[in-house]
Amino acid sequence: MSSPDSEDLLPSVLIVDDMPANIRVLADTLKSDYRVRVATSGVKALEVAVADPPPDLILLDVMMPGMDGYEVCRRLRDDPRTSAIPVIFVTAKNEAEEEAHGLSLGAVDYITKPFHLPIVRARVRTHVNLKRKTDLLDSLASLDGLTHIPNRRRFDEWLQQEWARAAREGTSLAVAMLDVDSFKPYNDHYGHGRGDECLRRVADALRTRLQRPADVVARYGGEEFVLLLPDTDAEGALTLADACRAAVSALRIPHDYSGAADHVTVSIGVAATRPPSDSPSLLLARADEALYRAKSEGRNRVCA
Ligand code: GH3
Ligand code: MG
Ligand code: MG
Ligand code: MG
Repeated sequence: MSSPDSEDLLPSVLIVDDMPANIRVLADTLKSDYRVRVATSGVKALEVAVADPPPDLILLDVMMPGMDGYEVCRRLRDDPRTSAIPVIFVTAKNEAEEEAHGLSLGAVDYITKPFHLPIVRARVRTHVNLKRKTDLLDSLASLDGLTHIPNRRRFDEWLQQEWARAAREGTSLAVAMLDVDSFKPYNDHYGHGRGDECLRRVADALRTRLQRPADVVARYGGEEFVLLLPDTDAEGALTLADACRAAVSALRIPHDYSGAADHVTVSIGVAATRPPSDSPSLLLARADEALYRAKSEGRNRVCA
């Protein structure tokens, strides 16, 4: 028996078929290596596919009453939450045109009934391994190599998503741009290695300070960081930004060559709006202007 923890680590496969006997055969052959979930209709399959965590692979029957497998596949591809989940059609339709049609809908593979179970296992393993590698590449492409927090690329995606969500739900959205004060003299006096270490500690302090799961911090570039604060108005963003400023200052990283203090500090500019008024780039530009004011008013402060 595997413990619940090791169960969680297993890749998960969703089996969709209107015939319980088919589900049983497939589940029996896969359950030692995968967390198996099942659905007996297309509608159910679409529900399970968006559950958290999403399946790593879907085995999809073509002929089902109501919504058939082709339609399920089309809808999975059209939904950004499920479009990256590989689909293998499992079907008694074994003509070449049917197979070509299934693959043209974006399925990664096509298995015909009656099943030859070693082939089913081998194909499932191949596609689950590919999916895991793709997921790993995606997450690496979204992370900043120095600080291990999300990078600007990931932030830009989040901003688009949260902008759309805020517009849909009528909530406000805030961003905060942070810039380390007098960081050029820091590098000049302490060296690039210490400079890198300083950026890592600042990133950690910011990540630790954010407590709501929806709030995120990313490295925007160089010694600049950015916070994305969903469902937050200007006042809330100012309060949180000042807490972040204080958290960095509390690290007391010595900096004898800073004009602002004898330790490392940050300046922050915040901006909030209620989408769709303004635009994502205008919101960032306003935060940047506020950051510029925080610098010119003496650094180690937050402006809106
Ligand atoms: P201000 O208070 O106006 O922001 O002054 P500053 O000195 O911080 O501003 P400036 O933009 O002149 O300098 C930013 C410095 O950040 C220069 C650059 O070498 C350093 N920097 C950018 N990215 C990195 C990095 O990844 N590692 C290190 N060590 N330094 C970096
Ligand atoms: Mg069927
Ligand atoms: Mg800068
Ligand atoms: Mg700076």
